[in-house]
Amino acid sequence: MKLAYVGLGANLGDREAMIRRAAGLIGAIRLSPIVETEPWGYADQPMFLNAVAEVDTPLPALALLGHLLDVERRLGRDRSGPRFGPRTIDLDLLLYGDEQISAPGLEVPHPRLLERRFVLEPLAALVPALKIPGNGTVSEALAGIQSSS
Ligand code: PH2
Ligand code: MG
Ligand code: MG
Repeated sequence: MKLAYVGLGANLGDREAMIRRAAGLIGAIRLSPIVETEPWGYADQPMFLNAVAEVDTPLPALALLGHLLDVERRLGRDRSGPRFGPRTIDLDLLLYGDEQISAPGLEVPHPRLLERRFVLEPLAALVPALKIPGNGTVSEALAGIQSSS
């Protein structure tokens, strides 16, 4: 079994219901507080709700990613919009145990993890002292962006 951390985001429809349903469908054992956040990367869209889920999974990383994409589809995710644009639900694999993975379609730790307060803040609520492979702890990463964004 591996402990993995999944970022959840939603800014269309009933955002909180989507996040809670997704957390259930991915078998989250803990869910961070849900926070409302300014859109990042593509400004002209509604505010997001974001959270991070802890998952204890028997699946290899690529199979877990496949499962996350499947849950997104089951919750009506439409991928035809712009990059970083609005979405009913987004499930991003942030961390998978202490592994560093670079495979087609999957990079772990998530390549934009260190830039995103909307991910680091809820992640820090669950595991502040967790080491990010190749970097410092989650708290240190959050302190690193505290001033810049
Ligand atoms: N997701 C994005 C792009 N921008 N902004 C916020 N606040 N929250 C998100 O989850 C988010 C975003 C692409 O995945
Ligand atoms: Mg995302
Ligand atoms: Mg995504």
